[in-house]
Amino acid sequence: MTKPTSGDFTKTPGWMDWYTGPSRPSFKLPTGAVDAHCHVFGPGAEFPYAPERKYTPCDASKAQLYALRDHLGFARNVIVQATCHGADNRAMVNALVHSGGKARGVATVKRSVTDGELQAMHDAGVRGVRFNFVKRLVDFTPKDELLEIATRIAKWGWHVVIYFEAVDLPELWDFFTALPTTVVVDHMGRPDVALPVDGPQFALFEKFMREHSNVWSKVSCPERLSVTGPKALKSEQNAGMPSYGDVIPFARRIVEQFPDRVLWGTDWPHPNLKDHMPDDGLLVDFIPHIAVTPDLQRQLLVDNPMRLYWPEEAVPR
Ligand code: 0GY
Repeated sequence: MTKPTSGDFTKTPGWMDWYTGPSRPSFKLPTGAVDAHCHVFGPGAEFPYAPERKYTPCDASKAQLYALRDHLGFARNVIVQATCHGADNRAMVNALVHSGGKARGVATVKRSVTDGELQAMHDAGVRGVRFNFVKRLVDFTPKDELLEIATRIAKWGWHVVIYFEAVDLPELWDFFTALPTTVVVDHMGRPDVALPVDGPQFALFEKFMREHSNVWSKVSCPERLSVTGPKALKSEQNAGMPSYGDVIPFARRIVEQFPDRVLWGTDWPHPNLKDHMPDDGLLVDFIPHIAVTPDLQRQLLVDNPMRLYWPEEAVPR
């Protein structure tokens, strides 16, 4: 794949560029598989990064994303607005418009967004908004503003994607459970996978999903959550354990309990990773460890994302 660039912007010191030589996965994705969590960055020269951003990435264009889609064997993408673009959704919307109908999007909007702007985004393929509570990524937005946005976008049949850290779930519980739409949690609510999968932290997340049938979860980002990391493969202590093996019990548990409310995505181009950049082909090879039967794989990768993002289309077989 072509090399990342940084447009007219200087990248955040230590920024890790996405991996240009992803392997071809051994796991054959089911027909019609959707990469339901990925981003585009810029290019900065065409779609400038937002003044309020907390990081400046390398560029990661729609053409590069769609080349990865084809290389890995996905049919479609769901492009989630990245915080480095703030509430300026032009790069994401431009990618949707040039996808030939193969991409849908999740936007970031402010209270000031007009109905006309929401309609234009809907026409381009946006089907949700993202509320981000990860403090290193965004400034605080008052909850009454978010609730107002959620109530407005519900009229378009959109959903809310929420991104938060597991330690913050107790405090955010009342707000999340008041949301009037389908609610999709990014990366299982970022559990600390060094804690037991049977412990109170993950039990709260399971309770959140069990008690609220409108809550879905992405079982994505093992590379972000893992403590053992990709090197586990080489470690004697973890002999036989796949890369990111410590994430498997968490993700597998969610897939098996809630098979019709889970999604998976690459998270390309993997913002803010500090110690390694994953090979996206190996990430795809992680899927059969967490969705262990063809039926679960089809639900995770095809049926569920099609139901949420392309409900008007027949599910590919
Ligand atoms: C992710 C994770 C991160 C960043 C963003 O929009 C973003 O900047 O989502 C992160 O830094 O954890 O899901 O892409």
